[in-house]
Amino acid sequence: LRQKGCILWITGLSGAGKSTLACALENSLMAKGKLSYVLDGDNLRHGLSNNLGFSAADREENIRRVGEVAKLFADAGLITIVSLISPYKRDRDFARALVQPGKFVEVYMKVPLEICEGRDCKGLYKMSRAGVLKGFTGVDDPYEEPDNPEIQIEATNAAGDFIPPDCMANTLITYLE
Ligand code: GGZ
Repeated sequence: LRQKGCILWITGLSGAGKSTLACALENSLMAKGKLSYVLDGDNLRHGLSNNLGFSAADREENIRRVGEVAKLFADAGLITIVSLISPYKRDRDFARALVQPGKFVEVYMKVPLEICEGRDCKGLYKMSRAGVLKGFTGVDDPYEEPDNPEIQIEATNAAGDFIPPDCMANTLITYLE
């Protein structure tokens, strides 16, 4: 039996937890016998997008390429999980328009810059603040928040505790179901 494909498009700042959520979701889906594939920005920039930088035009081209690949995977029946900063609304809407309505689920990881910057796993925020790295999203490059994402995920719950990635993944699975 063929599974119905779709695109889960996770957008948010560097350090918001997009890749972690993508990975948790892939594992939860696998446990349910569902075939999925993660297209992760940082990984794709070593291959598919290895000739692109971070100018607005290069980000646009990156999102176009990844969107087209995601569309192919979704056509093949995979639950396609994309994790890209994808800072511009226009580029995300381009990706949305590639598939049938309802097959594109925009997931906004709404995590305050201070939290992302506090994590700074790769030291990129530090480099950006020091002026060594130019055009870093959220610091000296724009991030346009989604107006109407299908799903919005925050880092913490009402009590202020961090939400574990598995719980976030469950929110997405409930939506898909
Ligand atoms: C944003 C940058 C930049 C700049 C390097 N701006 O959190 P990371 O480190 O591991 O993943 C980020 C990745 C962003 O790639 P994307 O393909 O998701 O970006 S976009 O959707 O805008 O095309 C970050 C790292 O690359 N990185 N320089 N200047 N992120």
